Amino acid sequence: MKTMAITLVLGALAAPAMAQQKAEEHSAHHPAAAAVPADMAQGEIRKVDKDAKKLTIKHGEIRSLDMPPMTMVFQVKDGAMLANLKAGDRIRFVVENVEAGYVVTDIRPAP
Ligand SMILES: [Cu+2]
Repeated sequence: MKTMAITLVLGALAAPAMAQQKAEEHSAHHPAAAAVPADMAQGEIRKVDKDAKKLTIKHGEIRSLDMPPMTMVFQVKDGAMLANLKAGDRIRFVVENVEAGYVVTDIRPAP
């Protein structure tokens, strides 16, 4: 009788693990590189400061931050993001409001 109860418990634990594996397989059919998030902001680079890891961007409305269009300085998450950028480039970007301020976490060329 005791053996039977243990078997039932193990069966219940195995089920969620299998469901998770299936979800991962499914996401493999949708490569992230092809998708451009709809909430990306648009902007034009005004200044690139590689040493300070900062970008000056003249940006459009940023709905996720409830911010109107303006020119402002952003911190970037990773200095390597600035490698191929220069003033005048038109970009799409993702910005997050964290404790340290506004941080740009993703930059792509504007279409
Ligand atoms: Cu702004």
